[in-house]
Amino acid sequence: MGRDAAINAAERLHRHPDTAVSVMSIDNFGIIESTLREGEQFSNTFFTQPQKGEIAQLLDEFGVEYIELTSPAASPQSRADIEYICGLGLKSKILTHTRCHMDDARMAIDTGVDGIDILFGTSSILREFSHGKDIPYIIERAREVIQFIQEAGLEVRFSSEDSFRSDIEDLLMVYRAVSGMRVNRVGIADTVGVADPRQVFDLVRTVRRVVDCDIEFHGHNDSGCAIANSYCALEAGATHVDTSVLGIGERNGITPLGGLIARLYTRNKDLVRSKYNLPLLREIENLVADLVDVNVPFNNYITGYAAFMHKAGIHAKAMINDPSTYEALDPTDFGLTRYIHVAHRLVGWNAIRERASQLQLALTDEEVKEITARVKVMADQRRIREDEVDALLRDYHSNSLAA
Ligand code: HCA
Ligand code: CU
Repeated sequence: MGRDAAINAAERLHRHPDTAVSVMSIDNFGIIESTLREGEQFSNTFFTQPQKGEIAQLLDEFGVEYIELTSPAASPQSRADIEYICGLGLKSKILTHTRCHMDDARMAIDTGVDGIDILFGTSSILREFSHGKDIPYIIERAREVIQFIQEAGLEVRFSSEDSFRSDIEDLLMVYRAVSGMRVNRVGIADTVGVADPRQVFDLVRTVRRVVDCDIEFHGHNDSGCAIANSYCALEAGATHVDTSVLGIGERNGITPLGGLIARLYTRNKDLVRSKYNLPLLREIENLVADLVDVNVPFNNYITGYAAFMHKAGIHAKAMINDPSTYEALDPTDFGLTRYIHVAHRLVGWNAIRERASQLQLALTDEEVKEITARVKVMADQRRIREDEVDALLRDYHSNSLAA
């Protein structure tokens, strides 16, 4: 039985909302990677065609299920870039993102994409027409475009912009109608980043009950909830999440690919390891950071400079005995290494002893404790460097040999 069929069966059996939700598994998710669409809306972004190709190729190797590209209606170059990326023969399915408009759909079909993500600005239209008076108009326009895309044999997704500030009854009416037209997915978008995880959970769960198709969530990060919201969307029955590398997008962006991966890994690491080529994450982020002229933040999920850096003496001691004590993620799964920071006043002698053994310097525990005390004296005066601690260890070692 397919996932949707299972959900429907469960709903029929139980009818109780929470029972139906509890039978869902969030492990059946896919990533719709939108660095080459939403990411183009980031202030610094200008990708050339070869650069887009390089990003798409890495994302494909990483294993994202879909790559979403800017609309061909945006500019002639955007259109040429879609054709180019479609010609690369990637495993990821290629989507383009357009308005719910026949002209755009016609142009998109000719580019060679696997599917089209169409977007309708439901909230503004509904407000303008007030209380769903023109819902039939929206539905009819959607029907024309959806049928046209389906006749061309492509996947189609219908999304409503600013879903969380749309009237819920109107929204459900539109989703129910397009689900009846057998779209592949409906999209729920937190366009301005106002939603919180509980609101996302509730809306997705409500939509889950009225549609038979997949559900995609697109979350902006204006109030810092993009990853949590995406995760809650999956918990509530969404099947796809939109991401971009480092979260780049309009304003401060959307759910970052690495952050979503970190969240999903902590839930089911075997699944995440089997689905994605995790050691590629750092390369993808470095490439995009470089192209859009930003640094990878020091506190970035997984790849940030400090992500696997352990400092306080108690942490360091535990880490040396068993890294899982203070690590939710295993850096080696991402091709990264953990690091025990020893050049500071919080250091403990276990960490210094570990450093000595990495340097292959045989020192007694008494000597290590003396060195630790000296490090603390130095580090109380000023910020010291790791190589100063190494020098101290080496000095002690050669003096003790000489003695
Ligand atoms: C935008 C559009 C969009 C579309 C999301 C979607 C949004 O405002 O630029 O297609 O689901 O955030 O609403 O990115
Ligand atoms: Cu967006």
